[in-house]
Amino acid sequence: MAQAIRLAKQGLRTTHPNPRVGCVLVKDGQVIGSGFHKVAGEGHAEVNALANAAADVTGSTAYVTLEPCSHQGKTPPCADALIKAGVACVVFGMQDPNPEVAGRGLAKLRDAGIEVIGPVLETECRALNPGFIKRMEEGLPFVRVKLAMSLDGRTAMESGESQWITGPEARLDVQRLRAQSSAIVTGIGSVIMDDPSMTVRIDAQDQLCKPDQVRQPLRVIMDTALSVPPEAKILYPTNQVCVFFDEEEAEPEHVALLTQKGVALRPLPLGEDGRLDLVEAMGQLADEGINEVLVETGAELAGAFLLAGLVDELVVYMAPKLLGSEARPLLRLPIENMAEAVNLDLVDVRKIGADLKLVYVPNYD
Ligand code: AOF
Ligand code: ZN
Repeated sequence: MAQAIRLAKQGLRTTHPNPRVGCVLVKDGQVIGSGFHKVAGEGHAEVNALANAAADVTGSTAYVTLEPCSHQGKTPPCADALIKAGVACVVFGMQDPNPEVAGRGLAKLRDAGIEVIGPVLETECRALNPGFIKRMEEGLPFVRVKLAMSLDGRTAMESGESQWITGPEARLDVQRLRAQSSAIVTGIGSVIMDDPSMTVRIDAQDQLCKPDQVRQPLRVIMDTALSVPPEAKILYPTNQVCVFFDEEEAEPEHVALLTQKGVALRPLPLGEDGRLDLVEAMGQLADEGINEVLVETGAELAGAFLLAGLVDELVVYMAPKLLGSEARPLLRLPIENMAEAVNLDLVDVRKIGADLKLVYVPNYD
């Protein structure tokens, strides 16, 4: 199963909207085939493992990180393929949370007389697909907020100048985070201040992420009054971008101009706080197959995501710099006393170049 998990990780950046899945076939103590799911619409892990098996798979054991599917999606059911191939035993990592499957794959295998064992290494198998699982279970994507700050918790100078706080290694790490995300979300403030492209740019020399593995994520702008300049870099290419906005506040001429350029404009209701309803926006993205969202934005919108209870993970890159007390704070959170403080659990720390990468999970209880 550990080997199947390693294989699944090879699909980290390409399987969207599908989950990352790996499969290993073992017979007489030998690995006779292995595979992983690479791209939606193409072979699932089990089918790829069966296809490249070096020996007769009859009587073998299949180790799969996710329950084999039982439904006809873009590809035929893997449970049927395993039955037809004469596999004797299936060891699975976790049940498929997709309601189309949800145990029916395992039932199909058992009904065909196959021994079914699992879940095995379930925590590790679930960790492969936080976004797919959350989307299937809660109708929301897994939201990761990336922040870059100085030791004194500042993200930009008072003027807005912010290039660069962290070093090249940390910035490359952010590119990899983008590459594994289905969508990147930013706010109009960041678009106007920095004119970012928000695309994935991976160097051909990168050892961890190969340029041919990169799928460009959807770029999403939260822009209540629809004030994104038509020449903003983030809008191009226009087929991978969408803008959430409030129809009442937008200038009709601007709506027409952006529409004519091919930008997908998405009217959104306002929440109780009079701002775009982030929960509704994330729900809509999940309905469209968005598994993992990376929020790369300023203090205001990042704070709003946190207050809305939408954040699953905070990734903070901390640079060994002091930007001083006039510089901009990490998050805008209207907190007045200690009892209102947002508590976080630190789940990972590592050094990246000269910076620290800190991963936190908000503790909403
Ligand atoms: C598996 N093995 O490797 C994957 C599975 O449209 P399709 O045919 O690609 O089906 C997508 C669904 O199949 C996906 O939502 C999930 O439930 C399951 N993914 N299942 O047995 C795999 N990628
Ligand atoms: Zn399948």
